[in-house]
Amino acid sequence: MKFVHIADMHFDSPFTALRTVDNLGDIRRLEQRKVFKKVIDFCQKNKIEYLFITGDLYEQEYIRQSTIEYINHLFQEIPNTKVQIIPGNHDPYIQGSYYATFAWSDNVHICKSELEVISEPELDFYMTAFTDFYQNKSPIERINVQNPNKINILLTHCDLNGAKDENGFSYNPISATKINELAFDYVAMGHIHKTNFKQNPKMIYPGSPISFGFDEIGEHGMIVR
Ligand SMILES: [Mn+2]
Repeated sequence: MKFVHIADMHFDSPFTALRTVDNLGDIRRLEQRKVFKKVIDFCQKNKIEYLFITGDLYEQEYIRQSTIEYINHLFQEIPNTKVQIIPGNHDPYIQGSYYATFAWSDNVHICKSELEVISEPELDFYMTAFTDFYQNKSPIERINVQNPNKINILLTHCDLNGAKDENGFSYNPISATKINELAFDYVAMGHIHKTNFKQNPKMIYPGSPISFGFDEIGEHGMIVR
């Protein structure tokens, strides 16, 4: 199987760090659209079977319907790619959200609850969703891998190994030890904007496809497997 993994697009982010300069926020929002189109074009050209989007696709507070339509139109351009989305803490699956109300393309699956398992002939997906803006207990504690002979993939938006934000909060904290016990073949994570793909071959934050501030220098992009 071939897949692409991205996270933390944060569509329609207000880019508060750029607020002092006219138009810079608008320019960055256009760049978000461009980079997302590049990801979709890559999936199309390379016949990618799955596109994993592991949280914070958009900003619940700021997202516009026109942006959702732009995103969905691109999903419609890759009908043979299954798009697996898990909501994160910036785009939780809540009542009235676009995840709950929008008519998404047929190839899009959005995880709607804290833990969902999707079984396909050769692989099982374990998917976790934020159903509120903050969760401090990861549903992976409840996971038992049911079919160890299949390919098992976990999609989760989380803090790893006790990581905290600047206010001391951990979002869906999980430990690498616990994940290793579960023996997943690939763990598609989101939430941290800096990629760790060089440190860990299968428990991966792709990082945000674009940088959100001068504190986010370094490599940004997507994971292709
Ligand atoms: Mn997040």
